[in-house]
Parts: sequence; structure tokens; C-alpha cells
Amino acid sequence: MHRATTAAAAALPDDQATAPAAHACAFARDLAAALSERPHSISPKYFYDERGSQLFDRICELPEYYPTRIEVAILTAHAREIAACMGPRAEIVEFGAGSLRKVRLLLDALDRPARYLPIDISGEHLAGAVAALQRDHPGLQVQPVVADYTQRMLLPAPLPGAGRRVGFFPGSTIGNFTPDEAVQFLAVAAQVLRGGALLLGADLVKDPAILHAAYNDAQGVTAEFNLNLLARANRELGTAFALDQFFHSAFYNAPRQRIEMHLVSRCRQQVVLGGRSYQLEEGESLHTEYSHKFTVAGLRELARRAGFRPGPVWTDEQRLFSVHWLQAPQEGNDA
Ligand code: AVI
Repeated sequence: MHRATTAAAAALPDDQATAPAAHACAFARDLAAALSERPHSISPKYFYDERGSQLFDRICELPEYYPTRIEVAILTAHAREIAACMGPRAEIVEFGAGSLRKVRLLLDALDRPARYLPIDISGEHLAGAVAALQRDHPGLQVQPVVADYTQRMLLPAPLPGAGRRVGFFPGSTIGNFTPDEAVQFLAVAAQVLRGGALLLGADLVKDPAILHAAYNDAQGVTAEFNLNLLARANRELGTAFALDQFFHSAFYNAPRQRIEMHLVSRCRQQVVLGGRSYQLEEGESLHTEYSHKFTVAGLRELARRAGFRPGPVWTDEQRLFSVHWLQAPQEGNDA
């Protein structure tokens, strides 16, 4: 399974990841809808086939793409304080089978972590990584939960003697949702984490030049990542997108506090999908991703609206990125 161990895999559940035919069908349906409607827009979940996940891993290593590096630095610098918030025998619930590198930072600092529950639409892909994790943490149980974490879900009952249940949603994947979707996701998280907390990574509003560089890297990896959506359609759906007839566009929309990624058509062209022809005008774009940026106060307000009580926040010195401790409602509390 391709979305394997990238933080991006945590992004947006690719609902039919386990059934390739059904998956191609959903992709075809959503791409057809995107090409029929104006403005054209498709979910960023379609970035993450095997090639897209590899490209995202490369993005995370780019000098311009600061979020991964800074979040890891924050988690490293504050691991002991975070572990103190979590308490002994904590159970970590990761939304998306994300980067084991990040969860390892927590596990290494925790007092006898009891269980790691990565929630993902596909349960297959953790197998290899899990064995190594268990070797390093012999008391740790790893139990993947196959579910769509944007929907209300049932988690296994806490282990006897387990401590607090803490959700982990790093990478600022929260920013790939619209604000309404973000509140909806947080409300689901608040329910499943009742009595526990959520540790959430959120990218911060900053100098647009830094943001622009992060999404328009000099090596063109982000451009290739964006264009891979069309390459994937050619591979899986038999379209014949001419990749050189599109260009990557990523810009900061300051009033909306978000990076927008688009694929812009260089000319008037026809695209055939499922026996139907769609026309794209010169300069017309297919919107592929939002990456919202937050203020600390704004993120805390979003969390409050979803039922969390915001707690400590950790940031780097330049306030590029933030990690939030959000207290979930108590058991039996309807809030
Ligand atoms: C996965 N997600 C948080 C990344 C982001 O920054 O929004 C995806 C990405 N898109 C372009 N570069 C990275």
C-alpha cells in the first residue's frame, strides 16, 4: 500500500485505498465532476498514490519546506513537557498512519506508553514499521484501526491500567481542510478522545515570501507533486493529459490565510475522460489544494468551537509552526 509512512498519508483519507477498482472509480467520478464544474476543483487526497507519497517525502526534506523540520524540532525540544501532559501509560491515537518518525519522538519521551493506535482507511501498510517500533518499546501494543477518521468512529476500549488517551495529528494536515471541515474533524476527534486530549501540529501565518518559497521550491519537487495528479489520471484512468501543457501555480491568499495550489492550462485544450470530452481554456485552472495557515489564537478558537479546551502551545523561536495541547471534553459531558 502506497500511502505508507508519510505524514501526507495522514492527510485526507483516500476512501477506497483498499480496492483499486473502486478507487479508480471514485477518482474518475471526482475528476469528471471537477472538469464539469467551474471553478474546477478536486480533493488533495488524490495526490497520494505511490509516486505522490514519494514526492511528498522529498518535499519534507527540501530546504524551503520548513514545516516538517520545525515541527520535529519543536517535538524534540519539548518532548518532556509534552510527555508530562500525557502522563504515564498513555495511549496514542494517530489520525492517519503518519510519520513514525514523529510519533517515535513522543514514544521515546513517554513513561511506559501503553498502546499506539494509528487510524487509517487501510490497515496493511504499517506491518513492517510496527515490528521495529515494538522492538524499541517492548511494553507497547500497536493496534491499527481501519476507519475513516473524518467520520465518527468506534475505538477499542482502553487497555486495563492504561492512562490518558491522546490523539496525535501532526504536519498541519488540519490546514488541508476547509475551516468548516476542520471544525467537523476536530468535533469527531473531541468525541473519540473524551477524557483525553489532542496533540495537534498547525502551521502559522508568516511572511508570505517564506510561504511562497515553501510551495515553489527551486528543485521543482512541489510542481512535480502537483502535476502528478494528472500523471496519476493518465496511469489509472486512461486520460491523455499533456503534462507540459499545464503549469504548477502556488500562491498565498492573504485574506483567506492559505496557500492555494492550482494546475493551470497553458492553452485551450480538450481532455477526454470516460468517453466524455471536457474543454479547458488557456489560463483556466484546476484547484488541487488549500493549505491554511493559522494564528495561535485562531487555532485555539477553532478547537474551542469543536469542544476542546486549549492548553499549552509550543512554537519555535521564529514562530513558524505551532504544536497545541487540546483537552478533550470529559466523559459524560455533552459539550
Ligand atoms: C500534507 N500537507 C500538510 C502538506 C501542506 O503543506 O499542506 C501538503 C503539501 N502540499 C504542498 N507541499 C506540501
